[in-house]
Amino acid sequence: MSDSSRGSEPDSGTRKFDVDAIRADFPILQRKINGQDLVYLDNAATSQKPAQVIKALTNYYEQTNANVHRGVHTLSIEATDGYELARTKVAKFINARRPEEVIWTRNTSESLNLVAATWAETNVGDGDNIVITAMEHHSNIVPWQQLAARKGAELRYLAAGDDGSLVVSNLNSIIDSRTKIVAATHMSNVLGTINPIALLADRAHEVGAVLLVDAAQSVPHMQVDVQALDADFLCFSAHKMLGPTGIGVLWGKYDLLEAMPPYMFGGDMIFEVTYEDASWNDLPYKFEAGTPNIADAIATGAAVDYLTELGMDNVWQHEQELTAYAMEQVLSLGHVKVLGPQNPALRGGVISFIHDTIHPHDLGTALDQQGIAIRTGHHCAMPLVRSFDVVAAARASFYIYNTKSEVDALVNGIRETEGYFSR
Ligand code: 7TS
Repeated sequence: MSDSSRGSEPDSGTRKFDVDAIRADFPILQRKINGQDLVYLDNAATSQKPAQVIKALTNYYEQTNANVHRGVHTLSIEATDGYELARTKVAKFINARRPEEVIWTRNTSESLNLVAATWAETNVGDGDNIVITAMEHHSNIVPWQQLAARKGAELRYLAAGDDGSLVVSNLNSIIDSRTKIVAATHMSNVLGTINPIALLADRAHEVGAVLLVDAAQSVPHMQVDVQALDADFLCFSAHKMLGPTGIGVLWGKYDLLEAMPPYMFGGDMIFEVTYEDASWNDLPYKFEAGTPNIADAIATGAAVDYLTELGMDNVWQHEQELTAYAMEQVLSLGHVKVLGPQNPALRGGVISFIHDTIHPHDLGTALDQQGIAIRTGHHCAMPLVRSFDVVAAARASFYIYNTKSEVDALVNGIRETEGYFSR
């Protein structure tokens, strides 16, 4: 493994995708939960962290800690270099044209709010519309509801079909000449659906709108190329891709970011301040007021290195195999409905399901007794989950360290729970 906080950047796919070796990198996978081996299947909520990322964090605090962009002393210069190198790594990872297009935020939610509060605040007016999909996370619904209410704009939805795919047959009427922004999830955190982003980009650009991609569930799992997608903004969180909590990314096209007003005001984001007025710093600093999350940015760089060494195509391939296997096994139980596309090739590694007789919360609690962590509830997509006439679903979601035997443990766990409830 390379030392992520100093200069070196790995090439893609240079490490063999060996799940046993990958698992050995994750200290938490040694834990027992309720006396059982941990089977962690809640990766869509947050991923676990490899020793390389944890080490980048402790190294930073033990060896480098200083504030960035303001010191002439060695530690400050090293902290600044590490912080900016991490930005460069992220830019390369998503194929951004330049590192200045990468803004550090706290998470996907903050990135989405930033665009709503700046770009959209300036560009959306009375009578305009904003188009999102019916399968968005609350973070990509509520900021637009609030904006629409403030501006007298209309919030429109592209529907999710019965098969869990995005309905695009009425794309040209929903996205029209009054559409200013289309904001869509790349991959649904409930259905696993992969949305046709390039198609949305084409239509959005045809009418002069911008396209924002919520990539919280895609960047961790597949090769995402912002130029190939032709997106205008793209948001994701480090904590879902082996990185620490408390840091995320807003990527935007340079010219759009350049024209946007700042989101927060304070240190670092200014060029000049007088008692009367202020002017703004260059990108990306215009959007990074105050002391940034230096340690977590550097650790995000380590997470990007880790994924790059594995190769995102290999990551995707592993999850596709696991998802196909899990779909088959879960459906073979016979009392379970899986939400979203039934063809595993059309979806990513999240499987939300509803048991005919066992409530998801009961199932989640019973599985926890067996060391198996799944998520239950509305998955922060209440309107979507309710559209299936339920208020909660169980969800298993996979990542690089999960195995087919963990899928077997899940399925056996569900079977055991069925046995318990039928007593
Ligand atoms: N967008 C999508 C598609 C998500 O899945 C999530 C988090 C977010 C936005 C928000 O990310 P945050 O880092 O700002 O919280 N999704 C989930 C989930 O599915 N379970 O817990 C969090």
